[in-house]
Amino acid sequence: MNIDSFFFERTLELAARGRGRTSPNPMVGAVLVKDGRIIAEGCHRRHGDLHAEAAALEAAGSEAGGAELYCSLEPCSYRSPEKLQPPCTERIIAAGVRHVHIGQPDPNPKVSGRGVLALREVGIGVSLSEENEAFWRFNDAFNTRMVLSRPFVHLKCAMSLDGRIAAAGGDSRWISDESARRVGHRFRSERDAIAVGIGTVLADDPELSTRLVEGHSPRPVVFDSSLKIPLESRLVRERGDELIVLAVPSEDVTENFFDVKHRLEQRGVRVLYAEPDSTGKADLSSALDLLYAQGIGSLLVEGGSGLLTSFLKHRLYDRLSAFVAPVLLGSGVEAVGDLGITRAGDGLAFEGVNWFRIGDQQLFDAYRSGWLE
Ligand code: AOF
Ligand code: ZN
Repeated sequence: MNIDSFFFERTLELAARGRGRTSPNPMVGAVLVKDGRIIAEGCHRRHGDLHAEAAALEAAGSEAGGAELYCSLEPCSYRSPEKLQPPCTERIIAAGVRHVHIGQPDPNPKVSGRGVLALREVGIGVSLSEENEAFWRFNDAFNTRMVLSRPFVHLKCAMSLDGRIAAAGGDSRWISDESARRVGHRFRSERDAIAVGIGTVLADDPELSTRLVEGHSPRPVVFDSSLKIPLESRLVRERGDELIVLAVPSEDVTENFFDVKHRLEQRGVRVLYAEPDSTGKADLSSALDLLYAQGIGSLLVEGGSGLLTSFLKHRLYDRLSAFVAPVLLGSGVEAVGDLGITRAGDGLAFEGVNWFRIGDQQLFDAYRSGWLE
C-alpha cells in the first residue's frame, strides 16, 4: 500500500465514526500529516457538528502550519443562510496547510470543484485520490442524492439457496439467522426510511425498527395503494406518528378509503398520494419524489417480492444486499419476479460486487451497474 492510500484509508475509518448520524450530510474524515506522521485527526461526528477538516485543524492548533491535509471529501467552500458550518477552505487557508489530498470531489452543486479552486487560487497544492470509488460508495446515500436528486434506494432481501423469500404458504420467518439479521438492522440504522409493500404488513405485522444493533430506527413507509393497512397493525399503533403510507386513489375509490385515511391521520400517519403507473400501482419515480420532499434522502426497501421486483424493473435502485441462506425451499415465493428480460445478456448487472460470509450465510452486496450515471 502506498503512503497516500494509508492516510486515505484512515480518513474513512474516522469518517465511519459518524455512521448513521450525519444524514442528510456526508460522513467525512480528515488527517493532518507532517514529516510522514499523522499529527491530528478529525471526523464529522453528527449532523450540524464541526466538519472533519475543521476538527482536525482544531486538534492540531498551530502545528497545522506547513502540514498536509488528507480528507475523504473535497472541503466545502460556501456560505449560505441554511449552512451550519463556515467554509472549511477558509480555515485550511488560515491555518497555513501546504497541500490537500482529496478522496472524492464533492458532488454538492454548491461545492463541486469550487473547494479545489479556492485552495489552488492561494497556491495550496491539491491532489485527488486515484482510487475514488471507495469514497463514492462509502457515502452512497449522500452521493446519490446529490447526483441524481432523488433518495438513495437500497434493496435488501433474505433468500433461500434456490432464491425464495418465503415458503409456499408465505411463511418467511427465520430464513436467515440472527447474525445476518444483525447486519440487516445495521442497514436500517444507516437509512432515513424503510419501505415495505402492504402484503408484508398483512403477512408479518412488522415493526421495522432497529433492535439488534444500536442506532436510529428509520421512518417506516408502506406502499399501500388502496389503504388496506389495519389500524391495529404495529406500525400504526406503535409508530403512527412517523409512518408514511403511499396510497394511489383510483377513480372508483369508495367512502371507506377516505374513512380509513381519516382514521390513519388521526393517529399521526401521513397518507400521501402517489401517481398511478400503467397497472394502477404507485409509480415509483413519483413515490420517490414524494418521499424526497418529506426529507427522506435514503430508503431501505425490505420487500416483499412485488415491491423489490418493481424497483428492479424500473431500474430505480442503487444498491442490492441479498442474504443467501443454506436452505432449499422448493416451490415458494420467488425473491424477484418477472423483469421483462428475455435474453441473458440483458440481465441486470452490478458493479462494486462483494460477497461476505456471515455465519452460514453469504451476503451479496453490490451497486447497480452504471450507478450514478
Ligand atoms: C458535513 N461534514 O465534514 C463536510 C461537509 O450545513 P453544513 O455547514 O454542515 O454543510 C454541509 C455541506 O458541507 C455538505 O453538503 C457537504 O457538501 C459539505 N461538506 N459536510 O456535514 C463535513 N466536510
Ligand atoms: Zn466543510
